[in-house]
Amino acid sequence: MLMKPFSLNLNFKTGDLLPHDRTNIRRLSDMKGMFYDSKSEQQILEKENPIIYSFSEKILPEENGHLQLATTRILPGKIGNEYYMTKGHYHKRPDTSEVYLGLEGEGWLLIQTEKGEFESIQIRPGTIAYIPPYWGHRMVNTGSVPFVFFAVYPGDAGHNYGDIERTGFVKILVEREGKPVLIDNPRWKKE
Ligand code: M6P
Ligand code: ZN
Repeated sequence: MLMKPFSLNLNFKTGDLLPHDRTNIRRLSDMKGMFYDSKSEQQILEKENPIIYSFSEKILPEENGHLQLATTRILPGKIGNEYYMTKGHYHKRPDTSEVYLGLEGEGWLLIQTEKGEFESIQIRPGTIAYIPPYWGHRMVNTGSVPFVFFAVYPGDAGHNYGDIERTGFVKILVEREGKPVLIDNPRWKKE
């Protein structure tokens, strides 16, 4: 069936995508074990369950040829000294790519292959990052305001969280003397 063309409105400051079909909210309890300081995580969860990030999607067919559109808003904050971040994922169809466009705030894109090759890219408003096929990706908010970005990826890419939930990323972003620093993730293990 032939789909009709359409347009959306994207608010560059807030990331609001209108109209969108679904907003997903990820709280700390949805990311259990993903921040390295499990003691801080536990202490925070005893008192509250903060929102770490939310993302709004326009639902489009999960088919080759289509594209998926989403905006994500990561709140400012840390668990222990590790900055708020997305869970991060590989694609279920690993030979698919993705584009991120920074809109508001600042942060870093962490990207890695299954074998442990690692890269990071600083994202500011206007930065376009291209994530080639086979690279897992996570965004991290290192600023003091919400970090907002727009994402486009193939319709049938899908999400694979399994590997990242098990071992995390090769490196993690922590605050040291008021500055973001990449350090080795003690839990990262090569397959
Ligand atoms: C971006 C895109 C989405 C992703 C979302 C949240 O909008 O990459 O595909 O779902 O960020 O990231 P994650 O799925 O890793 O929690
Ligand atoms: Zn992706």
